[in-house]
Amino acid sequence: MLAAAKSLGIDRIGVTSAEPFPELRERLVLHRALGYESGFEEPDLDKRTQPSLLFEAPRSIVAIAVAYPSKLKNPPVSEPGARRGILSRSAWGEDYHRVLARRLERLAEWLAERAPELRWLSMVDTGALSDRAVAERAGIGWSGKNCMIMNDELGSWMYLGEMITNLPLPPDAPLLDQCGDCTICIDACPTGALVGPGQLNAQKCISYLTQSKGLLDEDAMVKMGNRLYGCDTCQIVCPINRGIDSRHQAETLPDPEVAKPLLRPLLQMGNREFKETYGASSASWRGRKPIQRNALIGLGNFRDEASAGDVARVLREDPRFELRATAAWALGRIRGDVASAALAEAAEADADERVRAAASRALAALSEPAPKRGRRAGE
Ligand code: B12
Repeated sequence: MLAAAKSLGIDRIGVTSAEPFPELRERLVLHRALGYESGFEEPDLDKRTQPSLLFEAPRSIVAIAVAYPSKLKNPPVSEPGARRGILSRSAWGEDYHRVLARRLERLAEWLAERAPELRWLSMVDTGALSDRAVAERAGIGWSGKNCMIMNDELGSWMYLGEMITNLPLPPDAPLLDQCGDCTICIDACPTGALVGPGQLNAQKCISYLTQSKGLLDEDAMVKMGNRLYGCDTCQIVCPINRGIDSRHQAETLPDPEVAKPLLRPLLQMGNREFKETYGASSASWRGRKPIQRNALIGLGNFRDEASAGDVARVLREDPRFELRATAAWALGRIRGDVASAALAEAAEADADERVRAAASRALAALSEPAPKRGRRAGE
């Protein structure tokens, strides 16, 4: 199977038993008690940790990893008047759920040719199991202090997936943890979401915040910089990842205009155009609202006066209060006559209390001295 994996487009493969995951269960209970869940996880902790609840008479789990690139070749430049945002690397190419589902399908065909009695159930991300706990136990990588499964060859730039089977395949040994006493990822997390080694408060993680749909608090918005979807900081700073940029999987290669898009055109994008442009990326799963909100946040953080008219239009016309209130915040940072006029109007006349409040706060900020320009949060 190891030898066949490469020809099936799989970069790493490993096997673990279908035994329960009792240690993970303890962690998940604590994780929940501490309020660290994102809400995107499968809520049933028994299903998460007992493969036999998902599949009749399981005998093994085959874990796979597919590598993705970490660098954008010839990236379009973000400049005044044409500011750009950034999608996290895991969202650059074709949606990895589809890519890995195809790999698992091919693997099942390969296995079935050799063991026609094969039954299998595959999952990628949206299944009940913890993809990381499975990958860790199957020897795909160790579990880093940034929570990522990583190894020497691919770093943490790899998607994970798995297949529960009825075949008694021999298990692989887990890899040795090589993080040592390094804490660079914990120290670099912009919001302190990595509360300890291997422990993430998802509610504070910027990746989670970019995927949330509501209004964000001011501190979070400032720290988000120009991120439109996801956050890669804890991976970018990781010394294990240094120099690793896997570009051999064609589907994972980015279109630079999608990975690092212009922010202003995003503001007026309708549903159909959004689906055409971003529908193939895993960044589209929450719809266009969070990405449009994040585009406003990016423009606010760039303090790009050239965008004032577009942002003011959102404040005046967008039917979604979250976007109008975020536009008000952004205008408070962009400043200038266009911003002041739109904010004064909204503070007075917007139909929603929350938008009027955001506009009033932004107006008050305008009367304070302008902060120095040049705060650029980007990756
Ligand atoms: Co995500 N995400 N995610 N994600 N996410 C998944 C984990 C997965 C596996 C999807 C996939 O490829 N199939 C990949 C990870 C691939 C890899 O590890 N190589 C993935 C990716 C790529 C990302 C991002 C990089 C995307 C981005 O923005 N660029 C970031 C990385 C953030 C980070 O974790 N540092 C990201 C962000 C998120 C949010 C939205 C924040 C949430 C919460 C993430 C989190 O819990 N760390 C999120 C979720 C919910 C998931 C999802 C759906 C469930 C994860 C989960 O159950 N979390 C999985 C897919 C899946 O598993 N079904 C993808 C709860 C924790 C407790 O469980 O992380 O699986 P766990 O647990 C492992 C470790 O954290 C560790 O043990 C577990 C086994 O190794 N652990 C430890 C847990 N608690 C403790 C406590 C101690 C003391 C110790 C030592 C260890």
